[in-house]
Amino acid sequence: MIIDSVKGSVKFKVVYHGIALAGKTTNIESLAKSDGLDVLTFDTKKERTLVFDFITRKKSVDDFQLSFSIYTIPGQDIYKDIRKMVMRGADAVVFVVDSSERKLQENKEFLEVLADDLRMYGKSVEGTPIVVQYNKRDLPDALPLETLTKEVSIPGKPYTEAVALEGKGVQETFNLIEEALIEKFRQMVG
Ligand SMILES: Nc1nc2c(ncn2[C@@H]2O[C@H](COP(=O)(O)OP(=O)(O)OP(=O)(O)O)[C@@H](O)[C@H]2O)c(=O)[nH]1
Ligand SMILES: [Mg+2]
Repeated sequence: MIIDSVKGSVKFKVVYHGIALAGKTTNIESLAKSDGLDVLTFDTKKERTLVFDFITRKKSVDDFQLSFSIYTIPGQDIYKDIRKMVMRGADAVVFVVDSSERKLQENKEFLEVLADDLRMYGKSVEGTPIVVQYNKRDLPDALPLETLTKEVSIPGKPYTEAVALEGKGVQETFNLIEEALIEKFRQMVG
């Protein structure tokens, strides 16, 4: 969070984290589309995220101009150094879960990866605004919500359901992370 009280501006960094192919890029493409913007993307020929994707959104609150820089990590393990770089300075995280039964174990293990990535920058899961998004609810082998909330959840953090490919649940997810950050900002400025 970067607060410039002279300009009355605040900058937040939001990172979409989660396993490869969970739908992180699809989420921010959907947000960008509803804003009528393009995503700044660095990807491979197969459209897998290579460095990160990036968009910004703005909002006015209490005479402050808030700006959200939104990134996605590359989920593939071969890009882990880049993933760690993208996590630098993250104020909040959307943890995107692939609802497919086949991805359950990978999703669970990635909760640890997230915890490590935050710890590396002196942050904790508990102290960071996080929303868990159960994506790909349209898949035939999508696990029931009750299973996912038991197996792949973060205590005390809200969750949403989404079909990012159809833009469902995408804005709702972002709204929750935005609310959590605004709350944190209000606490800071008193
Ligand atoms: N069925 C279904 N497919 C989805 C959904 N969301 C994303 N996908 C598909 O899943 C694939 C991966 O989506 P991406 O958004 O590129 O995934 P990512 O998490 O950015 O992957 P990496 O960049 O490799 O980490 C694409 O083919 C998407 O179209 C969804 O809600 N349902
Ligand atoms: Mg991606």
